Amino acid sequence: MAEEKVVKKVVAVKAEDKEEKAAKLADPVASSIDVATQEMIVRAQKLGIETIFDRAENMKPCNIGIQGICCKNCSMGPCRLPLPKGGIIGEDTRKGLCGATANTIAARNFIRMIAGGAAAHSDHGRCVAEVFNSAARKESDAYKIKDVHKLLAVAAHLGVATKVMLDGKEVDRNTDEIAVEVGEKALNEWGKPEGELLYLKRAPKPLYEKWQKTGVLPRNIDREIVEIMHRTHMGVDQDYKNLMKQGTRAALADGWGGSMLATDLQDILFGTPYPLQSEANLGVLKQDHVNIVIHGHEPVLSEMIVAVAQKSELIEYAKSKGAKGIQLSGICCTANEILQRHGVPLCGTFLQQELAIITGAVDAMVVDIQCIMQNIANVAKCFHTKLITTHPIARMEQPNVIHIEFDEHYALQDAEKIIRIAIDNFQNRSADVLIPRHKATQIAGFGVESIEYHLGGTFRGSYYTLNDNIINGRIRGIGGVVGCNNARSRHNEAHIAIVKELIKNDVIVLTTGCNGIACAMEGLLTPETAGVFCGPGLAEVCETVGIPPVLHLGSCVDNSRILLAATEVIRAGGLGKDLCDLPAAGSAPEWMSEKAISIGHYFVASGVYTIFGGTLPVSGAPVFKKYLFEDMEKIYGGMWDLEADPIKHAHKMIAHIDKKRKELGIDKARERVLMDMADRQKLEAV
Ligand code: BF8
Repeated sequence: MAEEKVVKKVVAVKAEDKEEKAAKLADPVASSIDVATQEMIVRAQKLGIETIFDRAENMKPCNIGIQGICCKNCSMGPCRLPLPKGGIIGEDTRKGLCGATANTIAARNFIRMIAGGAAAHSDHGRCVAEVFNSAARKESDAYKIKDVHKLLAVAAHLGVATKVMLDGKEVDRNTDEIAVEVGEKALNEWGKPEGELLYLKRAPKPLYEKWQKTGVLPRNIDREIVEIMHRTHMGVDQDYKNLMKQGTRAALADGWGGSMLATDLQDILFGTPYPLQSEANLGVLKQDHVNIVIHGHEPVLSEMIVAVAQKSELIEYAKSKGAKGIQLSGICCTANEILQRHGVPLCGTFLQQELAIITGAVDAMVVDIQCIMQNIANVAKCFHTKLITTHPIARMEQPNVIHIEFDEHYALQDAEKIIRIAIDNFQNRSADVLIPRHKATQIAGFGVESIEYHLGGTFRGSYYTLNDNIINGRIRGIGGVVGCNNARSRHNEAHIAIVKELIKNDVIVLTTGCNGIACAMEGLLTPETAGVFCGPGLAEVCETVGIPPVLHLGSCVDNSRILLAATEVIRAGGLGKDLCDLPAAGSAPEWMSEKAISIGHYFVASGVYTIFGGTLPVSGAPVFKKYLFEDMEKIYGGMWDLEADPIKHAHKMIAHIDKKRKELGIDKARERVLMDMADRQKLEAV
């Protein structure tokens, strides 16, 4: 009966869509490796509700656009420059109406993606900086400085004094004054008229000098993004190398600017993450609780929802409506933020947002910015779910969407209003609730500070232990595996295959974003995983120290934590002088967003070999592609690569790690670890 009601609503939704045609359905098993996801795709199809998996069957990507060789920057086009059959005859044979070559067009498109990604991360950072300022000035009761230790550390990087002279003696400066100045200095990084970003000097000195020599030091965050839009306007920059130089400035302004500031200011306001236990996958939803799913990226509102949902008054209110309590869970990077700091469980990755609603158990889905599919409003229409947008720059036009604009000055009130809407909606569940039983335990909450603590202890916290284990070969190297899901590939398949192959080969993995969620769902974020999936060296380290072989460092802006962790490894000594010396590699197996391109490029420009899965929009411009894949290494020490096959992809990373071990002269130590069990027993007997 309840299912019939859903079907009726689906029919009504479809009637509104005049264009609706008979469409192919996705094969659930071919669409995802995750059983919970498969089950929900089956349910959606039974109910006649279309999801992204079905849409991917019915619309194929443009074959020219996918290669990066379509220019739509003026109205004489779009000019499309397909590769001639039989290959390139001469690079000048393919031109747009203005004469733009494939390399110019692909480079313009590529750096516009960097601009989009850097803008998204950095605008998120700006919003956090604004909230930070209002907290520092005590304009809001809701936000307070939580981590004073981190405030003082950040102050040093922003040139804010933490000591003052009083009666001829140096004394600690008032924390409130420091916070106000930190907030002002931080916000200034977005638009200061002169100089360069202050955080660039946090990089190892040789890397900073390399950027300086190459002329790519970002001046301020906004300017580098604006300049990309100018240079890629019709008839401006026509040199793919010069275009990439600007792309590099903007990407660095993201990684070592907007993203890093976002992470730091969030840590000061909401607390620096430390390891904690939680769960992941659609099975975290609870049939007998009010389920509120928080989705998006900025933690400024979700932090308040987490705080308010624990109020006994609201829990009692939920009980008065027949629920046993309030269950919060998250999707995408807002999820990672509240997981890292509070242990709020992960409901799913980017590709599971529609499916969460299809369980029929979600009483409210609260969204802020980024990675929010427009179609969730259509899916919500078929159920009782209240879909609530909260951000002025990310609204939805569908009439069933409620907009509650979040104001940091009334943060607690806004959060309470949202929770009450969800509670009031509990009794309106119209469909049978079908929550997949699948969920996994995870240990998350890692970061620069907690890695140091775990590997070095409270009193001698440092990266020496990590370095020692890399030098002696128990840990072969470091893999940063991050990024999205992409409906063009089987959900989570490449993420998991690559991570498993890396840890099997003794490469410790640092993860963020949807890769972190995928690994959590697969149960890879537990110390026990080490004995099952890791090579002997990595297993030994993880078992001794009690850490998982895959360390979840948070959201996509938290990729800045990976940059800083790598910098700490250099500082601890023995593994070179620059990030490009490290036996390390980066990967985004199932990338889809512009943010991933910006992240990829700031890793490349920071000296990291960075490999993407799927496709990259550069294949139609072989000269430009070679510049990214080969020539970049001579400039920055890092370069781009692409490999769709997950096992080959992992082995390309391992080959790069081994190349770096050889250059560091520690490849022999690695051979020692590859002794068989008998050899090791002999050694232990001695
Ligand atoms: O910033 S990994 S799909 S959720 S873009 Fe989006 Fe990609 Fe997921 Fe987070 Ni990042």
